[in-house]
Amino acid sequence: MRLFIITALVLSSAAAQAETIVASVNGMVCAICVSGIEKSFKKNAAVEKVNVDLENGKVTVDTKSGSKLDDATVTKTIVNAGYAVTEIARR
Ligand SMILES: [Cu+2]
Repeated sequence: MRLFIITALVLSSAAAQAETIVASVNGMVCAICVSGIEKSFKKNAAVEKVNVDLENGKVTVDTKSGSKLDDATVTKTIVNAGYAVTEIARR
């Protein structure tokens, strides 16, 4: 069982060409900000999932398998929605 889990982890990380990007965002204060940012990212075909953590000012974007989002696109999406990006991390 343990070997199976390790194998599955190795395989999934090798096959995972999706990205997870975490942007630190200034200026989000309410649920309308959250839905505005979510909508902006969902317009991008590369985006699988968006999660906005209002309390911590973090926007987490998962791309679809095989799709990438560069920092400039992430920044542009957030800036165009009316907010400021202070940091972009990838994991
Ligand atoms: Cu708001």
